[in-house]
This record gives sequence, C-alpha cells and structure tokens, in this order.
Amino acid sequence: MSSQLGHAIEGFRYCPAELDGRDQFELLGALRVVLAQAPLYTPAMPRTGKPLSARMSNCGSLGWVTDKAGGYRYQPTHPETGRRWPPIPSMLLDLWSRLAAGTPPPEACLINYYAGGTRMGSHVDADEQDRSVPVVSVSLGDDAVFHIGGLKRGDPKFRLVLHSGDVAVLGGTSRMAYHGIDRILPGTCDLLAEGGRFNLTLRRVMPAAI
Ligand code: MD3
Ligand code: FE
Repeated sequence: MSSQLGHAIEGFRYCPAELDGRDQFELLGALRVVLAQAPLYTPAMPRTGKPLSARMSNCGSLGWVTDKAGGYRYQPTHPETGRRWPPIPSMLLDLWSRLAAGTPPPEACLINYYAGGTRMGSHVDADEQDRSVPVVSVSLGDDAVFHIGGLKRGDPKFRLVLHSGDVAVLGGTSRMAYHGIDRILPGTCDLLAEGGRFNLTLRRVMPAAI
C-alpha cells in the first residue's frame, strides 16, 4: 500500500469491514439518537454563503461548523438550535481506543450525510489546533469513491471505494493530505432506509493539557 501511496501519505491506515453488520446497525441506532438531538443542517461556505453539498451535524464537546459570516470553526453548540452537541456514542470512543491508542480522546465527531449525487471537493482538514493526533473516519451506508493525494493540491491521487463498516485512520503525514469524496454509489447498501451515506470523523481539536 505505502509504495502506491508514496511517502506523502505515510500514516494512512485503512481498516476494511472493521465494523460487522451488527456493529453498523448498533452504531446507526446511536447515530439516530444523536441526530434527534442535533439535526442535520446545511452548512455554508465562508464569505460566499454557497451551501456545501453534504449535510452535517456533530457530537462531542466541540463540533465543526461553517457559515457565511463566521467561516470554518469549532464550537460547543449547534448553529441552528443553539444547544450543546450530544455526547459521542461509546462505540465510537471504543473504536478510538483501539485504533488511536495512546492519544488524547477526541473532542469532536463530525457527521456528514451524503445523499446520492453529493460530492466533497478536495480539501485539507486544518481547523484543529492539534494536528499531530490522527483522525478516525467511519463509513455507514452506500459505497463512496474516496481520494487522497499529497500535501499539495496537484499531487497524484490514490482512489479507494469506502464501504459501510470500513474505518480509516489518518495519522502521520496523511493527516495533512488533500482528500475528498468523488461520488456516492447509490443502492449499494441496505443499511439506511433513506439511502445515501453517513461518514463520522473523530477529531482531536485542542492540544491536551500537559
Ligand atoms: C484525510 N470526510 O469530514 S472520510 C471530512 O467521507 C472528510 O465524509 C470525508 O473529508 C467523508 O473532513 C472523507 C476520510 C477522511 C477524513 C478526514 C481526513 C480523510 C482524511 C482528515 C485528514 C486527512
Ligand atoms: Fe476532510
């Protein structure tokens, strides 16, 4: 794997089928509880106000949000309800302990929902103060074509189909690599009655107190 990816994305670990069917169903149940308290909303780009195509919510003490006036940031409350984000489900904290052992716990879990036809353009996740800790990503629902490149936008990209139950750990250099979702493959998974795909990303935002 690392020879295909090159050293620019050293630290990328792909864990196919990390969650079996029962785990996925259990996690989806916990996700529904979170979304009942913190509904998906449509985020908007800084300055232009152009809507992002994925809908989002969060759980944890901090959540990633964006809107026209305030731009990209982490905040403790939902931008529409004004309420605190609900806690991160224990299953996800257990997953973090297994795959990101020895790191401070995540404060944020960003929830992305992609309906069929939704993309996420290539970007770097750089709004976290502590970028030395990995990001852990969990896919639920329809397959997605994911790409990851290097530290520069034009670097060669490696593509991978992410399936429901797959987990990716983005540590080391890969933590700062360009990445995105090219497309969702509709009708490829039965888990979600509404179709589409959820991605949950666990993130450490603030440096741990020493
Ligand atoms: C590589 N999410 O939320 S998951 C994101 O499927 C995001 O929703 C995509 O990019 C999704 O920011 C991709 C894989 C992923 C997540 C976070 C990363 C790859 C990453 C952070 C740094 C580098
Ligand atoms: Fe990202």
